[in-house]
Amino acid sequence: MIYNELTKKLQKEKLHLTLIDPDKQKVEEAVDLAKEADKAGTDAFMIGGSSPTVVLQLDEVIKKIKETSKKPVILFPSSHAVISKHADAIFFMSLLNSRNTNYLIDEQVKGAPLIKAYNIETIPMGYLIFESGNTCASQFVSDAKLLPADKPEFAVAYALTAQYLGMKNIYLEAGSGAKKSVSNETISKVKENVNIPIIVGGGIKDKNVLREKLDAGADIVVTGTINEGNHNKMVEIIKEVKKFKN
Ligand code: 1GP
Repeated sequence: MIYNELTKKLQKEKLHLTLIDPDKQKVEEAVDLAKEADKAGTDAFMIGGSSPTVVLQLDEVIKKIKETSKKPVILFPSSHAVISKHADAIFFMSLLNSRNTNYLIDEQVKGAPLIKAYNIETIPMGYLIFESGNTCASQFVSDAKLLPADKPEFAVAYALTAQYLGMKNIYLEAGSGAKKSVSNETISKVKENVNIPIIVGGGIKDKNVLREKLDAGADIVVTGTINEGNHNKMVEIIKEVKKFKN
């Protein structure tokens, strides 16, 4: 089970997830980046994107990544359409601060029978989207009531809700390409209050910012945009995560 494997690893180290949006590059480029990330020590791949055309190369990208790497491939779906039978697991997530029931429960209901038919492992996750100083695609499409960057108490209440509902992780998301990543204060307040792993992503562009997120209490960090154009920066970030000592 991927969840058990990652949970075990988390007891001794922080984790890095490499987000690959199949819509953002050619299949070969996605595979090259996956190879580099694997070599640098990333812990798993997260596959997804907000564009409706993300499904075009979804299966092929996953199949090819699985031919080149043994690391788990986890779906990070923006809708029920973004499910591939080739994936090892899926973040079965609910966008808790959305005003639209579509992202809270409807997409999940539409996707559940297919997940069962494909026998994909589900990893329940609470997903929260924050203000980031710019409008990211996930903020625009999801109809989220964005969490304020400077009022961590709201994030804490949502994160506790996720935990009490039985979700196994909480994802603090600033949005892909965010100008400002989720604030360190928010991460540390959530960390003080919940005991499920905290995933942080959006706007992590260099190892200094990444380091701050780890120091604040992030258990798992996600990078997406930086991987696409700059493999060196991605490798630097992955190495920084893997050498982090609690
Ligand atoms: C988006 O949190 C991820 O869902 C990654 O964001 O593309 O800014 O790294 P970036």
